[in-house]
Amino acid sequence: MDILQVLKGTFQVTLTIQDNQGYYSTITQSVVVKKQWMPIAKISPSSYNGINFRIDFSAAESWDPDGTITSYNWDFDDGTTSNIIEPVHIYNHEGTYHVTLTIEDNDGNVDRESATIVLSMQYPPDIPVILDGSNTCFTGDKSNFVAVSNDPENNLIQYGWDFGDGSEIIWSKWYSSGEYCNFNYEYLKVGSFKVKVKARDENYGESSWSEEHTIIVNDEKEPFLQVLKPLKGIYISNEKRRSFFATIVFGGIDVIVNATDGSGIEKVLFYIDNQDIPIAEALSEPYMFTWQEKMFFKHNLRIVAVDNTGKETSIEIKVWKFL
Ligand SMILES: [Ca+2]
Ligand SMILES: [Ca+2]
Ligand SMILES: [Ca+2]
Repeated sequence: MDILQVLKGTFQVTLTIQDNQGYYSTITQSVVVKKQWMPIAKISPSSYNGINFRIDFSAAESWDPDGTITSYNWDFDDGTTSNIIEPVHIYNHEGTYHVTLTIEDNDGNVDRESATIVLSMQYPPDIPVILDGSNTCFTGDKSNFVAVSNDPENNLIQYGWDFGDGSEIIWSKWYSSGEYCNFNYEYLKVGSFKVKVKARDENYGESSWSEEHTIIVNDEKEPFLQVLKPLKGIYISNEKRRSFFATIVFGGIDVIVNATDGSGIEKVLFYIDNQDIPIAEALSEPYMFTWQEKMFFKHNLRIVAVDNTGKETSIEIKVWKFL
């Protein structure tokens, strides 16, 4: 039996008396305890100060110690009401509202709670202006762009850049309203791209896109090409066994190169002894070919990397091949 039950209900109270000669007398009476507990109203949110005109209210934390809540009544202070536990309410105007929740329990007891809702209109930053930006660049180089926007409430601003090359929007760090956003970007492919930027504030109010800035990305660099295997040394059955001043290969060997380029590698070609037709072609990493052909004595191994704009880099190594 808990304290609440003790305090409410019908009880048999017995009184026993004894006199000095040992005689007992007992009387029992029925006692009804009628104390009732008030319900307790709780509003969520208990206060609000912001720009979202849609408020998700809840009275779910309201409770009654000794019974149940039988009704909920909301007054949103804008001429509208609701009687559900968790109403979603949308205000139409900015202002300060005193919301009242009235609940009633199964014994007809009433409790009331109120909350203050302050709604203020806020605006997104102005459409940013691209003040400066590279007009041409080369793949792999950093190009620089500068944009600025102002926020009507002086909120901090973040700039979202679209560099027009199919990559996702990149958001800058936060800037003060009116502070220049300096942003670097590295194009990896050649072409003509349209750069645009938008701005958002701390409340995620977002501007429209700026006007477009065109940049032409060229590729004037030859691919980077490096032989990884075989290097100088003695190779037996595709494994380097010892150092040597020349490249000596016994048996088959995997020829492996590293090729990279700002515009991407189209293909890597492998030629032996000045042949016109490559003996092998690799289109993706790892760029390699397995040289199985049985040969003797010294040979020229020529490797050509071709980038996506047709520029080439070629390397030739001398290989002593046996078997
Ligand atoms: Ca109650
Ligand atoms: Ca703002
Ligand atoms: Ca290139």
